[in-house]
Amino acid sequence: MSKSAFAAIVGRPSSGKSTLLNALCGAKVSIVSPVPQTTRNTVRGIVNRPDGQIVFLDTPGFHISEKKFNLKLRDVVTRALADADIVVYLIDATREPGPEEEAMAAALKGIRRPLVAALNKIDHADALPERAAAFIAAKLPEARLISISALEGKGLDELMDRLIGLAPEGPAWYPGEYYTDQEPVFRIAEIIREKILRHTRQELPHAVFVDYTDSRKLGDGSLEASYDIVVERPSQKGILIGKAGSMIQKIRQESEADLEDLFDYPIHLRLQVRVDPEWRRDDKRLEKLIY
Ligand SMILES: Nc1nc2c(ncn2[C@@H]2O[C@H](COP(=O)(O)OP(=O)(O)OP(=O)(O)O)[C@@H](O)[C@H]2O)c(=O)[nH]1
Ligand SMILES: [Mg+2]
Repeated sequence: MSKSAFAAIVGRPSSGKSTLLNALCGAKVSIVSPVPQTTRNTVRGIVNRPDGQIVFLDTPGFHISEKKFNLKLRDVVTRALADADIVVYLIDATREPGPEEEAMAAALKGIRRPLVAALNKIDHADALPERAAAFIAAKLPEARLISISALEGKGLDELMDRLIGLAPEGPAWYPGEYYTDQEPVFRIAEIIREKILRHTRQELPHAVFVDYTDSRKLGDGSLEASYDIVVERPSQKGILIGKAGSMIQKIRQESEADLEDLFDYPIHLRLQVRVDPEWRRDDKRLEKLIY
């Protein structure tokens, strides 16, 4: 009999959730950056093995803030937890557990699902897995502990073995060749956002969203896709465009190069920068963007 389960990956911002998802799936499924709150939606990645299938739910970082935008992100985490059969709680072993980690642990208290606490970044010189393990022992003694490095792929086979072991018996949710179920339009927007997060400074990451406008198939089988990059202030628009358009060009070229690996057909991007000072406070926008 085969096994299958939905496993939510949760943890504070930048703990390495999306890096873990990608390492498990063997492909870029979810975007990664050093900037906290890179992930804004639940992103599904599927791992198929002869003995079962695990559907991972990568989630936004669990962050304490009462701002509308952050509350929406926290709702996404709550929903993923409700959907999950198993919870993988990822802890950044290089950081001291502070109020944010305590809030995450408190949210998982009494979750009534098998809980695996994965201590991540053990490859890093600053990692203190014992400190993280002591935190878990104090806050969530029922959790099973494992040490991993998502970046270097350490401990991931063991993590998979544990998850398959905890999964209920049941048929696969997705065909065996699937590793994600994301719509191309969303996936392309995320790749563009990843390049923006990588190349722009401080104020930009949280002020940006990438909005699909349209696309058309060209005669040679390629796709031309247009996106608006929306920012909150004219100064941010300037940063994004760069000197003589150098920044936006770099973002486009790097995105197209990534898309070449992800899609069977070439994708040409048309990027435009637009200013909308209110988007992060606009309910309708947030509804469309974070779900
Ligand atoms: N050294 C080391 N760095 C890691 C590891 N896993 C992730 N990182 C780094 O941590 C940073 C954040 O990684 P992400 O995967 O985007 O983290 P996340 O938890 O998805 O972040 P949010 O989506 O913002 O909540 C990136 O710079 C990663 O390269 C690891 O195992 N070791
Ligand atoms: Mg992420």
